[in-house]
Amino acid sequence: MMAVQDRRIALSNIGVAYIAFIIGTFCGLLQVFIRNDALELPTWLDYYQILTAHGVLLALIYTTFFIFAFLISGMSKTLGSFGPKVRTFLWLGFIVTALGTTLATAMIVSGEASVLYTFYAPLKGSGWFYVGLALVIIGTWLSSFGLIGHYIAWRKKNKGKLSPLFAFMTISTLILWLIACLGVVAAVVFQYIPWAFGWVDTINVELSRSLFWFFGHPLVYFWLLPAYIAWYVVVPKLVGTKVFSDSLARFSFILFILFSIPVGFHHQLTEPGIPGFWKFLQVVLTFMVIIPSLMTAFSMFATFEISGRKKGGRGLFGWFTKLPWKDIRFTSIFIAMAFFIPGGAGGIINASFQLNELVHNTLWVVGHFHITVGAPVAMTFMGVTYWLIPHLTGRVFSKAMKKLAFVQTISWAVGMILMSTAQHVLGLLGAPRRTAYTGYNDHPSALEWFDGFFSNHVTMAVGGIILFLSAMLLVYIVMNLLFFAPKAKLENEFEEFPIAESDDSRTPKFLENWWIWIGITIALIVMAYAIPISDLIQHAPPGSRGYIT
Ligand code: HAS
Ligand code: CU
Repeated sequence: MMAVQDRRIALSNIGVAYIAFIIGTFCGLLQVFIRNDALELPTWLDYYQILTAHGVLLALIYTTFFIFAFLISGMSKTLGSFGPKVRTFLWLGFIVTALGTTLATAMIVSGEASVLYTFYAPLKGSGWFYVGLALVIIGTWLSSFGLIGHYIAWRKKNKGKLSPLFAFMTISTLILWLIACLGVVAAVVFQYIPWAFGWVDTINVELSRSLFWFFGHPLVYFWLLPAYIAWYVVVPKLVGTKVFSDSLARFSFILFILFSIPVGFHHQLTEPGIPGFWKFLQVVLTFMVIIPSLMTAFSMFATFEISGRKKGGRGLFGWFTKLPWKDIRFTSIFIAMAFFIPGGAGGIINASFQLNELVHNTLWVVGHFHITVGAPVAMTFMGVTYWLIPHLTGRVFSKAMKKLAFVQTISWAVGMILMSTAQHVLGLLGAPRRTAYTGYNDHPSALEWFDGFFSNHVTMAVGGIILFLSAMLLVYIVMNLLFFAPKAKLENEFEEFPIAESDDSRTPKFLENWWIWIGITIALIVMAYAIPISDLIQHAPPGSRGYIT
């Protein structure tokens, strides 16, 4: 059983995560209505304001708080209870992140920062919005230092031993996060804050975007890796087997540290000011970062097959029927994985230099990120929520709630299929993203464009409504597990923290020598970014004074 002080820290993080989730999903609902011209907003609300709230609260805030709740729980579980120093760091981290979130959200809600979650210059928000974002980052750093400190103490006590897989993966994720943040911190502190408060007149737009994507791409792996931790460490336990390969699992996380960062230009392939050579180099590196995901897919299939055959599954696909489908902790994550097959394929399309011309700035990209962060990551977090909260509160995840959880999972999947397929198709047909005005059907000659089943804004809206209902169901289950479910009394009523056995007897020790990997990461970053960034600074066109929508 985890120490009660550690459980409190994790539960506080989960609490804020789900508050952000409620507001964020509600803004998502408004979104699809507006895109469908079915809703006129009152004058004090506008499309960009809601889109900003939706993106920030779900993509940045829900994920971050949930991730820390999960990592904090797993670190306390696998390395032992935290000491007082670590707890102080984790509480401070939680408080500062929550303060930053409140400040940034207040600015968005009051219409002072309708700049979308990527806060691209020359769109200009209130300076306090950027201060809020900076606090969020500082808060996550404090929490990260706490966890890293805990890990260092464990290593000192266990000289020569590899750390447990969960801890290894947590540290990889945090290293990735700390390095990635340097880009956005540089942009926010040296560019956005002075500009938004009026201390300087203009901003170097292309530099700010490049620094943002230095952070923005690894950000998506900061969301993905905790989901992968659940896939590698939790799922094998749920299907009744061991981790397929300890060294493969660790190596895939190291590849993420190496190749996540020097690839940000794949978000800027259509932008001027960056020579084709550097874009192409980063496209090549992007294809390298696909490899650890393919390794993960391989590992998962192997895990399922080994487990299924152990249970007597025969033939090429016989193992499939032997998986624990009735266990919602498994089924939700399996569906999450299934979404990542088209999600990852779409990413490969986006990253292909030429194909990006077709999809960039269209609804296709919106479809892509809903079946990466919105399904594989979010559904994994939901699957983890179902056992993590009862594990932390000591309450019972009842039969009735389990049934509801199935309805929630299936409805999320159905809603996401409808909405994201429509978004992909509409995007290919040319529907733009990040814009309130999509009235192409106004023009008679365009009528047939958006009138198919999937090439239709109505399908997108129906999907969005189903997703919202599913989200409310989840909130209901979360409330139950947090406050209302009966306390577990019998030994077998306690919800376990599932951690699979991982045989590290043949895992090479150098995999845990972080300085090697940090060193190579820095070398790759310098190679991919040093020259184009210094060009962006030295040969900058006149800066922009900015626009306020
Ligand atoms: Fe992406 C844009 C390229 C992965 C999120 N991406 C975005 C944006 C977001 C996002 C939020 O190159 C929009 C940003 C904005 O607002 O402008 N993405 C990629 C590539 C990958 C990728 C190459 N993206 C993600 C993940 C995300 C995410 C993960 C969130 C968590 N993305 C791009 C590009 C753009 C982009 C361009 C810019 C587009 C533009 O022009 O604006 C790769 O990492 C994907 C590799 C993944 C795989 C899949 C492996 C499959 C697995 C599942 C196995 C399944 C099993 C179950 C075992 C190769 C691991 C079996 C089940 C059965 C039913 C059989
Ligand atoms: Cu990316």
